[in-house]
Amino acid sequence: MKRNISNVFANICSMFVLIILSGVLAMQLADIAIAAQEEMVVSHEGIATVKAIDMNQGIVKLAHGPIASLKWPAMTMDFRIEDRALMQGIKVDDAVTFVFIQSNGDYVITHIKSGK
Ligand SMILES: [Cu+2]
Repeated sequence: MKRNISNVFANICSMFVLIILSGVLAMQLADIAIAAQEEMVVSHEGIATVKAIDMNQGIVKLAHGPIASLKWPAMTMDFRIEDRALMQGIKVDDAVTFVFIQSNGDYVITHIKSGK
């Protein structure tokens, strides 16, 4: 009888250890999943005609074609420039291909080059 009770106690203890360990493991897996999501930056690609360049504000107005990855139709809109050096050699009326990301509610160009 005494042995039985200590066996039951040992079983309960090991069950608790298992529950705690699996809880810790689950939390770590969740952390890893969140970190992976935060690192994943989705970029979009399009072609456009440059309508205006405002180097002071760091904004370019583009008449862009449809952006399939965002289900956007063609439209004219402003984009923020990640780095003003990207705009070197690009002028109004140029046909460009460009890559952009969504960041803090802005659409930010990360790559842009003349030609299609
Ligand atoms: Cu647009």
